[in-house]
Amino acid sequence: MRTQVGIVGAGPAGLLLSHLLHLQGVESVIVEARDRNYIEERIRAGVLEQGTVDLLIHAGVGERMTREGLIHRGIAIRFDGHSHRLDFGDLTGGKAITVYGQHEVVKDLIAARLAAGGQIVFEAARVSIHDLDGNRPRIRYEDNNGIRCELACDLIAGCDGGHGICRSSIPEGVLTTYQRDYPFAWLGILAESIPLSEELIYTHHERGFALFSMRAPTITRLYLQCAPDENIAEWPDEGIWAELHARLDEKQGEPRLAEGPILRKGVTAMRSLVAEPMRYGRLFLAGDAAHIVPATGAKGLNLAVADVQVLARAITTYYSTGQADLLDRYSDTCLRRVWKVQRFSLWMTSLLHRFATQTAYDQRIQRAELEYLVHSRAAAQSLAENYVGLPLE
Ligand code: RFL
Ligand code: PHB
Repeated sequence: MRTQVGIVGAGPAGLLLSHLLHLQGVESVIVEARDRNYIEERIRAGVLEQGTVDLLIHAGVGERMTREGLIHRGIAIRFDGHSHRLDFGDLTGGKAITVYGQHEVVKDLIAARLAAGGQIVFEAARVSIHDLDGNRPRIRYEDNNGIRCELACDLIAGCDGGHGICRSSIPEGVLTTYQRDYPFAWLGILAESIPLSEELIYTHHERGFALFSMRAPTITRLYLQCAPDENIAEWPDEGIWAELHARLDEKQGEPRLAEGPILRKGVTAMRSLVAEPMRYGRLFLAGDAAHIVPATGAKGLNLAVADVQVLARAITTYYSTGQADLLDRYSDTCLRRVWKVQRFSLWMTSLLHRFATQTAYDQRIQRAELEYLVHSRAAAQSLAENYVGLPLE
């Protein structure tokens, strides 16, 4: 089999790239390790930047998002039991974010790809990539009948996430990897309960960070800072709700977090990582395959979308004009934005979590930073500008 662009991974990056290429007449095949149901039900990100929303609408895959997504014009930062609202409309000149689950974006993109005759190979096993520095790179895999297949491509897009094979297939010595680990993770739940507030609440508490978020008018998404090796089996539902109440530190007379059946539970690692450059020969890395951010800034999905927007433009220009200069600049173009988003995600993480190594001095500084943020328009504006999304370039 052969195709113009071979894409490894049917996450938001791979699917959106395939869709954008199709709109410009470039064909691609996606090779995905999991089955369709698994990737359509995988609960992950929920916050879409304005630029992500605009792109999905422009690309013709925003119809359900426009109907079902929740537009949020602010967030709350909570500490000492008091919430401080940051009004994005006021601070950014009218921008907003949209709360719409990543798995819903994935469903919309899969439906659009299949409706247009796009090819997605689900449940591909033993996926490997070859001849990356030659003219005809290849993707090899076993299909779900165990038959060995080979896909010859002009270019390969490595969109296989933080644990895929594309980044690690690049020969040693080519990439420089910058990374930072955090001494905590997030315990996340999805629950059937009426949201406590119409907007997200990021909470700093001496027991640790907590985040109140949502997916729909009756579905809440909640997170607790926990140990990196936290054993979810040791957390009965009542324990999770009790810890959430404690960290939200609800005052008498204020609305209380409504409890309800817990639909999903999981522990998410927190990590920062950038691999440079985002290219080797005819392999282009995009999304989590190239960089990872801790979830505090709600940026991972949006950063994947931004990469793909740059890559789709570079690939379609290459096919329509024969010019490779945008492809040659792909990594540099993306990395400028990637590092700004790394900075923001690290800053949000450091601002809001408790660190076991924090001295009393560090705690006072963290507290001063929180107060500065909610009392200085300049500081609030800086958070808001990053949260709704920096310009593409
Ligand atoms: P994905 O979504 O991980 O997709 C990669 C795909 O590649 C497949 N794959 C392979 N396929 C073939 N061969 C192999 N060897 C393969 N290995 C893997 C996988 O099955 C998968 O289908 O990467 P992509 O497309 O780059 O998208 C990145 C985002 O998924 C990620 O950054 C976000 O989910 C991060 N994130 C958040 N981002 C936001 O922008 N806003 C948020 O609010 C937000 N919250 C979150 C998050 C991530 C979380 N987790 C679980 C990591 C909350 C959580 C809990
Ligand atoms: C989510 O709703 O899953 C979510 C929201 C904001 C974040 C991270 C995750 O910063």
